[in-house]
Amino acid sequence: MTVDSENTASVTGGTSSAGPSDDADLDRMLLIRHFESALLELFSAGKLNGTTHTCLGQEYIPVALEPLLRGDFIFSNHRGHGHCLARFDDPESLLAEIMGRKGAVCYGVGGSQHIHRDRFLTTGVQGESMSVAVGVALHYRHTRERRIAVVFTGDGTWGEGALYEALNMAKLWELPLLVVVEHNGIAQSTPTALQMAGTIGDRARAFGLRFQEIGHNDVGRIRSEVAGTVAAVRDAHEPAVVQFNTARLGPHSKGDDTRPPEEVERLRAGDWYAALEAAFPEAFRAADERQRRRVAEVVREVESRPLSEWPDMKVIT
Ligand SMILES: Cc1ncc(C[n+]2csc(CCOP(=O)(O)OP(=O)(O)O)c2C)c(N)n1
Ligand SMILES: [Mg+2]
Repeated sequence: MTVDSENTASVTGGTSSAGPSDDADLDRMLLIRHFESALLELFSAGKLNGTTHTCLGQEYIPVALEPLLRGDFIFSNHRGHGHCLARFDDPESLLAEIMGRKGAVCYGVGGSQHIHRDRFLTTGVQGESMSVAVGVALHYRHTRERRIAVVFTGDGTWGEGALYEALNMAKLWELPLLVVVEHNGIAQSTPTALQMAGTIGDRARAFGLRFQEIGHNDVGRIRSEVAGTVAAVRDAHEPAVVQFNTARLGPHSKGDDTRPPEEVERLRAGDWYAALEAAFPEAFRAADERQRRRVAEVVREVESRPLSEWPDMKVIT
């Protein structure tokens, strides 16, 4: 968070020429926050089926990266709503997908964890995307498209063997692959310290990959700090891993938080939401109200839609 030269509040500290305005960043983060909160409420009210994993606390990561990755292929994961909203700003079709309503981005066939839209693909299977992303990165290398393949993973997913085969090939073949690790220190109910030997940084470096660690939630700073890494992936085909040390503020999925309440309280103390509200009360409250109302309206409208109908599968591309 910074104050710019004209002494107006720069809510998310955005100094990057690549990014949207600070207001747009804040609005996008709040959209994701209220979307995810609404999903938990819908679940509690028995209005959603299956499962859902919210990214509460981690919203700033895809928002910070979004302008750096336009046109690139994003592989998202089980905790992917924020990745999707940061890229498309389209809560209607995502909620319709999750609720199986008309207008769903994948006709309601994919649900929360399996979204496919314009170079954006999610999977609920840990580590699966890595191998597919290596294939896409290989394609981009051959076609010289200047696009990169980006994979969002959690820290726990670094227990999957396929991930290491993918890292090996990415380096060996010098592929434009960026792995973004949202390291929230836990995998479902297992603290990372109880299952991971060594560090993700050392593992990445063992393959000769570039590695960068980000330990704050300032969107503008993140953007300028990561820009060089993204450029190296894109222009020099130097595959890289960027680790964000972050916090999962919600349950693993719907209501299954196994952590002691004091630990969650401690994490909440570092939440960007409270920090920005305290630092810029007026601008924050206006944006918060705007996005709260927007999400409430999206929920009301999508809930009233008829169920999605599966089309002839031949028309799904
Ligand atoms: C191959 C596979 N194994 C297990 C699961 C069940 N599962 C879903 S999320 C998850 C934890 C993932 O932890 P992490 O990678 O740290 O991501 P986070 O949930 O913390 O964002 C597990 C074990 C799965 N989806 N896929
Ligand atoms: Mg995790």
